[in-house]
Amino acid sequence: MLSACVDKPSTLERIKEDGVLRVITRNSPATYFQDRNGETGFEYELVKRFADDLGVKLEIETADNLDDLFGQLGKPNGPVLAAAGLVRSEPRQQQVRFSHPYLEVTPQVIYRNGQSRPTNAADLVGKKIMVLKGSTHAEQLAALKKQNPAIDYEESDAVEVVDLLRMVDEGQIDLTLVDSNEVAMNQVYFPNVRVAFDLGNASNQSWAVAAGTDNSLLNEINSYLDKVEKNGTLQRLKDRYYGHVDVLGYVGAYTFAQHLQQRLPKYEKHFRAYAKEEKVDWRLLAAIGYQESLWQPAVTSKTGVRGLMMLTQNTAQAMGVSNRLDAKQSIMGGAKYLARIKDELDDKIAEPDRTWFALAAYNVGTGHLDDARILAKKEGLNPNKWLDVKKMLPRLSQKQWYSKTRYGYARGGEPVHFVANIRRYYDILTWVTQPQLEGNQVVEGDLHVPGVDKSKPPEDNPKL
Ligand code: BLG
Repeated sequence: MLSACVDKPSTLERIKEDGVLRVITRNSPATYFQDRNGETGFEYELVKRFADDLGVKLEIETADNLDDLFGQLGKPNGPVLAAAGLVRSEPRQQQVRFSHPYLEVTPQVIYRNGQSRPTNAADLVGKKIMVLKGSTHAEQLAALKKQNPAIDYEESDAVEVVDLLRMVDEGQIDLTLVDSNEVAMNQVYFPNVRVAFDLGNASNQSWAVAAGTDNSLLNEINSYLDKVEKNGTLQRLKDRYYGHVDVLGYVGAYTFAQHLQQRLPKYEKHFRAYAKEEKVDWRLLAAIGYQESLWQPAVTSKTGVRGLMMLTQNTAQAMGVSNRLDAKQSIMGGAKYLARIKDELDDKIAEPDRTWFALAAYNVGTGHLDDARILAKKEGLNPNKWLDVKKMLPRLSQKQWYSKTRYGYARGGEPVHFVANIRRYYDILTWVTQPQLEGNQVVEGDLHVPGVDKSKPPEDNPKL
């Protein structure tokens, strides 16, 4: 009988035959959520590229908690891969097989600013501590408790990491344990959250596949991860998602969190209103306002540029702003100006670059930006790509280059930082204001730090 000789297809063959890669993950800013352009998150982006490489569709499922995630992974006809910020650990290795590592993280004890700072494991005694159920942090605490039974902690399967951080921030619990990458990412939302100390050594995050002997998928994953490590894709993703603290610094990050709570709410309605009128994203406008003035309406630069959106005298006049120090007028002028310069850009510049070019022009003016584009063209670069033009802008402050341009000297480094910072703030604001569930309707989010509402059954939760 011929059919008896035909081998059962391998997992990888099955994925390719079905044309679908089914992945299970967690719903959190570090893994998978919904942003202004749809599905996103570090894990999502990494695994989406993998599915693209395989030439198959990606299907994401989210688990309610870690136990659920590992349970689903083992099921016949369940998801074949878990990409969920999972740390390799002994107990887990009996349940699943891990891929090559892609991210090194250190578990960190988190406390609230103003409380006494714990510095070692003995300081955990007498504190109200909560961690995710089934997490490696729970394993770590269990091990510590064996040595020091006075340590007490609670494991919860009803929360995500952002919830734990918020609970520390608001004083509902004293301490939690969170991986360094998640702290770096979330510090910008929680003004009172501080790192107490690293608990234990760095460990590695990996993807996981079900236990078994079929290595087809695991081998494919490993060569993919090796490839993105070598070609820089992995580093770019790390910078984008976990680089907030690297760029802003810890102080900058929690100061942003403070301003997000204390300052932005005063101006949010103006950002929304004028953004709508000018058909720009209000969070982009708010991000400009933060870069320009840290959301302070009364600032003046050395060069006499003033107000929340830092309008020059000329721009203010052209936009019909009579008082630059009036927040509402400043935002109106900034919105109008942004929309106008964006509209006037060369048609050949497509989104999202178009937005970054408009931001650069907001800061340095369209004349100098055009000079940089001409320089780019002369160098054989693409004058319509931000990645290329941003390399040329700093040349505008060097005589050998600016002397040959139409508009001459400009502090060309400034718009490069300006755009990079605004993109960072824009990303941060997008998570804070992602669609939320109200009643049974998903609505455009108001300003707050969302967690994942696990009190509701999954079908009631917004697909974040
Ligand atoms: C911008 C203007 C542009 C102008 C450029 O300067 O201001 N943008 C706004 O008013 C919104 O219109 O372009 S031009 O009209 O084509 O010349 C160039 O002059 C403002 C910039 C200048 C910058 N901040 C918005 O980003 C600023 O304040 N720099 C000074 C920094 S410091 O205090 O000297 O350190």
